[in-house]
Amino acid sequence: MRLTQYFIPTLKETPSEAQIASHQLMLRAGMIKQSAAGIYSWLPLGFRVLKKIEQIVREEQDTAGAVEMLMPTIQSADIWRESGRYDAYGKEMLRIKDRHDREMLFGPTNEELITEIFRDAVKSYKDAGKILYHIQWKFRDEVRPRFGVMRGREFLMKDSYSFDLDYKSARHSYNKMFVSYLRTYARMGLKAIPMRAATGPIGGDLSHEFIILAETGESEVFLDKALLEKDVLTEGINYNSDLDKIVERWTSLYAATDEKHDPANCPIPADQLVKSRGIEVGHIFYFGTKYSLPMKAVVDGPNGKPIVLEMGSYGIGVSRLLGAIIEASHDKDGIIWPDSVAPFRVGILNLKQGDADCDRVAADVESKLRAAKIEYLYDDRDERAGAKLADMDLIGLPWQIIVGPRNAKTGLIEFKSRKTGQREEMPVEKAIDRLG
Ligand code: 5CA
Repeated sequence: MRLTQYFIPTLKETPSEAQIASHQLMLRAGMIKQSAAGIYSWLPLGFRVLKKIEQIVREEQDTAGAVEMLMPTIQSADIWRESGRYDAYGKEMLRIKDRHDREMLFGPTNEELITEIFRDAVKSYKDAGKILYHIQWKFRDEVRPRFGVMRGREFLMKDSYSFDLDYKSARHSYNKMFVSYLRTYARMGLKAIPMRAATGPIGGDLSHEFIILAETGESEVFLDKALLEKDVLTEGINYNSDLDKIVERWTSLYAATDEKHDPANCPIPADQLVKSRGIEVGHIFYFGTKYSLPMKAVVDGPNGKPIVLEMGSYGIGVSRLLGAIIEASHDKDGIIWPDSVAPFRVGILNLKQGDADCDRVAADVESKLRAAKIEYLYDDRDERAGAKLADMDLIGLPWQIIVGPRNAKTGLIEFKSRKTGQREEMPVEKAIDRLG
């Protein structure tokens, strides 16, 4: 992609309404634009990252055996009356009337709708034991939307729902999601800590929040520092086998949100306890028959006796993750994208557009990257070198190929890591190899 053909409306000044780094940087890097409180347009650069995150979430859900579908954003009030949540949900629910005066709403979550779909389709125990998910926009009329995409009113969520015949299999579904969440966040370069949590309006009696440690997090958290050493990506995982042991390895170490932490009864010594702030990037729930009972999601068992389905729901804040990743990975110059979610992997900076050597070398880099199918952004603007370097640092592509007039004469480029700032002169081919 060439920058002159692209659309990245960067801002020179930090907008005064943005209080935390991720919000400031997303606005400055031209990734999002607010259209109303807590509602954002996703500009091309932000949209690319959103899609990358969504794809990692999708791959890990699919690997864990969840099945993707898509439910609408607008739901009928009737099903929420069936579950008993229509009135209880209060002002956070955006309620809409259609032209026939039918009560509708913009979905804040989908337990009711999926339960209706599943109960209407599945009548036999043979067809239970499924996890379904979708990645869809939600609306919650939050009292205080803030911190950009971190607490929006409209936001993108991945929500999965499991339907099982008994507690044991429901617990296995819960474990599958638990483990897949650890993998999902790790692939984005994040360390997410599962913590026992309160269940709130979703309900149930077993629940974990997945929390990223960051100074600007909304809640205070306490954890055993040994949790910070753990790495799930090195564990071989078979989702069809018993996952209890893996889950236990993570949950046996102390971790609690401030709601659940009691300093007087903390089970670990003070020098092993880390106190931090955290961002909730996922939340999983087991709630048994809370929805299936009132909504009659019942199947015929093997002996003809009816079985009320055991359910759980599992959410990931896909759009919130952009903010969380930036909070965890930035410096004074801008964003530092991990390779796995970067909008482009490498930026080409032509420091002297119009100089024959620079243009030739930059074009050579571009064609080689294209041939190697490596996503690049070529800053081909007629701009000062300083402005190009600053903008590229701001938008935070993990690698930079800098083409300057002195090096270009001999066919060399500078290869720079955004993370370490280290620059190395090398021939074009070598830089492409590094990225391969
Ligand atoms: N139905 C359940 C699980 S599917 C549910 O809705 N859970 S939730 O309320 O905890 O939301 C799931 C995730 O969505 C949260 O962990 C959080 O990462 C994200 N989220 C929730 N509210 C917002 C919001 N206002 N803005 C951005 N992300 C949000």
